[in-house]
Amino acid sequence: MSTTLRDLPAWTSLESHHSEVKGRHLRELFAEDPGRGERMTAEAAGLFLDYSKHRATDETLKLLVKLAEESDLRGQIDAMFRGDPINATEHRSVLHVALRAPKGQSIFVDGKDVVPDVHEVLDKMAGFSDRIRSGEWRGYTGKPIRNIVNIGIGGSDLGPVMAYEALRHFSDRGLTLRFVSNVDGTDFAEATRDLDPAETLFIVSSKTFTTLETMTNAQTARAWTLASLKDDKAIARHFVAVSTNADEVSKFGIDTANMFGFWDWVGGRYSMDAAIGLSTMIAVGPENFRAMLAGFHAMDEHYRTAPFEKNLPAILGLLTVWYTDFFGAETVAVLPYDQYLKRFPAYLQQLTMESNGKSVTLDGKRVDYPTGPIYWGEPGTNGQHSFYQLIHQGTRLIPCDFIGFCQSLNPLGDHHDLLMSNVFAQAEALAFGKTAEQVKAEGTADWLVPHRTFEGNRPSNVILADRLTPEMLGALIALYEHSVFTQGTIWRVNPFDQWGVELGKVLAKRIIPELESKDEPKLNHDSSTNALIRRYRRLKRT
Ligand code: G6Q
Repeated sequence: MSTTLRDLPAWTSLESHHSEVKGRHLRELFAEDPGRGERMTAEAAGLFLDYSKHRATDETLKLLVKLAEESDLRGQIDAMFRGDPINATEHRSVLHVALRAPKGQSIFVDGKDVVPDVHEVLDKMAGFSDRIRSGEWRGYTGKPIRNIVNIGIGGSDLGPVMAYEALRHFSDRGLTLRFVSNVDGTDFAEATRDLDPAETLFIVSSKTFTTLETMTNAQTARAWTLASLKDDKAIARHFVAVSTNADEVSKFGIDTANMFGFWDWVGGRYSMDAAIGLSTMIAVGPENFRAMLAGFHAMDEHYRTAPFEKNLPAILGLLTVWYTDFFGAETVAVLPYDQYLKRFPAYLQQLTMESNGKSVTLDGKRVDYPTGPIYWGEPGTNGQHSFYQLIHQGTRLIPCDFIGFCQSLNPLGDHHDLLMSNVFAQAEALAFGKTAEQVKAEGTADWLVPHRTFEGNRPSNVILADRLTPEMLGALIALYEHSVFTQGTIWRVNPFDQWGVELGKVLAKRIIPELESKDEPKLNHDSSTNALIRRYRRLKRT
């Protein structure tokens, strides 16, 4: 491989190609090539991708695919699926794809087939979920469990919350699910204020079982349970753990028989389909959970085998590189037109930004090109009445991903046609805009014309599926996981570590005693931090 990304022949070709394409308007591209709306599409695992409304031609795609080839994307995909330790900075394999491998497939880590272990845990989760759902598992006082509270943060929270919201339609409505993540006591207080401890099960989800927020919330949950049930023996009926750290789990007082394990080759933000998904499985049942895994797996197989020019995650990832590095776009808006996907953008923020928010390549060199864009978004149509103004008429280029479903899970009158008309209309308006001539022809006063003109040429993907089923959710998440991998591979960064979250944690540990000590502490921070700590100490109520 050549020394830097910029040295690759495809990169150089893309630079000169960009200078030709950047001045072209989507209006022209569509007028010259009426077939592009049908042709620039791809389909896999039940997801249909229309990428025709991009400031890209067939040549652009060809060059991006060449960039992927010159970056050895194929080799990297194979290395990931083979279990090679591609998370080099943490010396780990990266095998979330093994979490959804069907029984009978083999994937080896250090000479051991991990797929049977995955299924052993899934079966244990299924048995437990069934016992909770059927009411067979009783709380300490003999009452069945009605409330499930997942305690976890980051990768041990965002996936489970998102999946529960996304699959709520398939969930057991007799169960109440809550998620506590923040160390802010308000999170715990509000999540539990109307719950009966005798009917509540806490799932303490933490890969390491040492995370400050999660351990603090778990201790609070323990005290909350004991305040009502008044016997240490109650803990075994009301607490289970999801972790890789059996020692810490038993130190906490949770019977390791009630611990659901996973492995160091599953990164936190890639763990929602490991045991971290226990709350999801309890909510929707083992069958729906397995259907979700099948959706993930279908997209995995597509990513692993399809040629890049037909490969949805590769196309999505490469187009993100195109806008980030050649057009200078800094963000990507993810706009699901489905209320059930309301937490999907928040989930994607961690997946994308914790993965590719890096400025050093795998071999430790500072990059000289932009990497990971900012992902953000809200469900449609709500966003249309808020930030879409900026996407349509602001000064920034914001590629958008519209996500929609052809069938509603809650068909009500003409709601769904109204919803979907907005998906198509927004993508159309962004791409084609409205010229000053068109605005004038409508009789608009001259002075108002510039305000009512839409320059258009604003790119988007439209991702369509039939229905938001567990399978489709799995396929959709895997689409983004692999898009992130595609981007990270081109940028030569490690999408699987997160060293950037360390420093703040270390500094907070140092500050905690300075806030808690009775005596005035000797502060050695900068003058701003010292003054803020002193002010807090003065004003806090103990
Ligand atoms: C994700 C990160 C991070 C992690 C949390 C929780 O990729 O590693 O978000 O998931 O810090 O960690 P624990 O599961 O160990 O509590």
